[in-house]
Amino acid sequence: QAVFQSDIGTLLEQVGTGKESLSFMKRRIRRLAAQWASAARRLNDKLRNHWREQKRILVHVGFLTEESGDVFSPKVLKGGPLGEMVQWADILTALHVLGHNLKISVSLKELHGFLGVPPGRGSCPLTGPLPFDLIYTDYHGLQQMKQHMGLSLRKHKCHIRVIDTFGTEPAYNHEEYATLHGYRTNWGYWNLHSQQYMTMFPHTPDNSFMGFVAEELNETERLSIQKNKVNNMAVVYGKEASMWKGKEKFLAILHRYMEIHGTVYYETQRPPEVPAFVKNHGLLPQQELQQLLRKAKLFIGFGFPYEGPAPLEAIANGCIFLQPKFNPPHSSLNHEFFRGKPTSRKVSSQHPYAEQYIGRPHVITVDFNNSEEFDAAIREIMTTKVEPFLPYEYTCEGMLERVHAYIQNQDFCSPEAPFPPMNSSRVWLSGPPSPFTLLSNSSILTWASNATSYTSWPPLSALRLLASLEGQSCVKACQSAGLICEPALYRFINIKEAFSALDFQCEGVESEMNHLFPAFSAEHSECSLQQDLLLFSCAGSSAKYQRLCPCRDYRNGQVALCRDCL
Ligand code: U2F
Repeated sequence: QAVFQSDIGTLLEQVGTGKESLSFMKRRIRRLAAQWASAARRLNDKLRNHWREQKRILVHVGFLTEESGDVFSPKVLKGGPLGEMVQWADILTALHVLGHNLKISVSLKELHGFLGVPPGRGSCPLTGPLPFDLIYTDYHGLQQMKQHMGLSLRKHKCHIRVIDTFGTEPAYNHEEYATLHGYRTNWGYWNLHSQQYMTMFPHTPDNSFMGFVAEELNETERLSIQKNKVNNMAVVYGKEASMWKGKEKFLAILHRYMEIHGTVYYETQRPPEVPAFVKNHGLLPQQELQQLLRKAKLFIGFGFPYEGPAPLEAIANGCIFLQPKFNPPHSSLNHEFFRGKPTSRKVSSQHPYAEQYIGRPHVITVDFNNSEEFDAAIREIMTTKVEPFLPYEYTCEGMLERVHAYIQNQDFCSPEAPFPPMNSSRVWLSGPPSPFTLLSNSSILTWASNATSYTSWPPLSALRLLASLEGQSCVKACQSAGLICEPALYRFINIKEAFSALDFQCEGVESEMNHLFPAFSAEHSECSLQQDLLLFSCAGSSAKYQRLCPCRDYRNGQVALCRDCL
């Protein structure tokens, strides 16, 4: 049984030393320890001591290993990306606080030691059973495990979780399909279940949403923020000088109304990209950045970095986040930064989560090239009063709740699991047990009594079947019904009865490998089923198809979990 633990002493020892990235993570773990401890108490009460299995977990942080080049560590104090470190620090803390048996590796040597693979012998299969129930790693780590575990990786693959900042869509993950249909990238094609990829924001429901946390405020801090807010103080998002390049025009408009602060890294002189009227504090430790955000009214992004943690921290400290809308949206098809990433997700602004999940009054997304709109937004911000806000899923309790639910329920290994292994995929093609009925005025599939023996997480009771419009993805179709697409429930709707439940008259039913299936094509009244479980995909659309979508409800502030998922 796993028991919540709030003492972080052993965790800090395990994280090790010798790299700036590890020191950054340890400072963060220490600073947030009290917050995690009180969240653990609250979650424990909420779960009413319900039994939690203690898992043996290996965390192998591939991008921090010397063998992967570790380009991040030397940049920690120089304005380089910190988002990944923030997330790994929080993942480690969550797993530790939940009371699992944790091992941490940031080198190949440690990885070999933990897996029991003899070092230095190239690809050497692991002969015995895997000594872990779960392995959290990243794309670099996955590559390293492939090189050093050889074929045995395939056998143990279902235990792996890949921390993947921007996400991997099923079409890119499926090796054969990606190769045949032009979805091959540097990262994808591991043939995992798409929910084994865990993202930083809930980008696509095809992946699991791992997230991270932001600091929470107590009542005293809230009051003091209210008292000390400076209505004409702005902080610019961007700790690297290059992020300020070409932004003079916006800075000049902003400067008409506000005092501008920056936290741009510099060595000896002010970077030329940062105008003289900006008060540059240099790169600040996280804690001091929080203090600055507590005073500021506006946190403004100029388009890069994409989808980082800082806007959530700013909003949690009572700032309004002003950011540019991207029209057309940025994606791997039209933007260098996303090129080669295994997703075709369209990024509609610098921070789509802030835009879509938080929105006004905390987040204002405008076209920065329209000076009037930009000007008006600044004036609006100066007069709008906002409360500090942090979505529940980004609190420590929210993250613990979600990670707990994943650990106890997600199962990609056993044959009865939500995702049976590849070779049994055909089992479902003949359809699940019938009869299968449609409730009168809603698209809820109900199953005959013999079907209840099929366990599923999220539970089958959460399933709502919908058809998308032509040209619409299941992500959007579920969203427009106030629901979320749930790939784990696809297998239940990949049956011909689902078409009649939605009043589609099938002239023919075929089954094929296509990430848009199951779907209906009006042109020939053709109903198409999915032939390969790994290709069930919420993302993806085509003008030719109305897709069948398994939607579910979600908890307020915790989109990863359905109401009955705990
Ligand atoms: C994102 O990475 P970044 O590191 O660029 O994301 P940010 O949102 O800028 O900040 C990450 C953390 O840096 C901290 C701040 C955030 O928690 O508190 N920080 C700080 O300590 N001192 C400062 O002066 C300023 C910020 C994203 F997370 C990555 O996944 C992407 O790879 C990257 C590129 O899109 O953007």
